Amino acid sequence: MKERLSVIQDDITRQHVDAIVNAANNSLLGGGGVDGAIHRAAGPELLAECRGLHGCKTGEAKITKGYRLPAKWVIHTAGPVWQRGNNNEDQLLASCYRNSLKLAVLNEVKTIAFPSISTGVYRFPVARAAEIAINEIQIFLAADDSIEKVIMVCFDETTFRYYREAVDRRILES
Ligand code: AR6
Repeated sequence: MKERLSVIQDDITRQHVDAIVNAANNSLLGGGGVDGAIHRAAGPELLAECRGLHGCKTGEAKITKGYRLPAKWVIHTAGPVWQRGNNNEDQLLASCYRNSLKLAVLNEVKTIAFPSISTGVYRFPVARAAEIAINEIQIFLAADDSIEKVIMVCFDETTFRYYREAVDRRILES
C-alpha cells in the first residue's frame, strides 16, 4: 500500500498527474487558498466551465478539464466548514475523499493529487483531517486496482508532518 500513496510538501498546481483535487466551496466559482491558486494556474476557461456545473454540495465532487495546468482534470470538492465537530464534519470530509476518488475512477484517472481539504479557511483541525484523509484513501485503494498513485500535496511543513505521521502510524499498525 505504501507505494500507491505518498505525502509530499509542494504546490498542487505543479503536479504532473492525471487529476488534481480542488478544495472548493459550494458555488464552485473560485475563492482563495488552493482554489485561487488552481484557478490562476488553469486560466479563465476553468471558471467558465465551473459556471455550468451549478455548484457542488458539501462532501460531493464534480470534474472539469485542467486547461493550462499540467493535470488533465480538476476534481472539485466542497469540504465541510469546521463547527466544533457537531455538524457531521468528519463524515463529510471522508465523503470528499471517497467521492473524488470515485469520480477519478469513472474518468480513468490513474494518478491523482489531493490538497489538505478543509484545513485552511474552513479551519478543520489538521491532525484529525489527516487521519480521516489517509484512512479513506487507504480503504479506497484496498478495494480498487485502477488508481496507481495518490499523492497528498501539503503546502506547509506542519500540515506535511501531520499527514506523514498519519501514514506512518497506519503502516506500523498494519
Ligand atoms: N497547493 C497545495 N496546497 C495548498 C496550496 C497549493 N497551491 N495553496 C494552499 N494550500 P484552503 P479549505 C493548502 O483554505 O480550508 C477557498 O477560498 C492550505 O495551506 O485552500 O478547504 C475556497 O473557495 C491548506 O493546508 O481550503 C473555499 O471557500 C489547504 O490547502 C475555502 O477556501 C486547504 O486550505 C475552502 O477552505
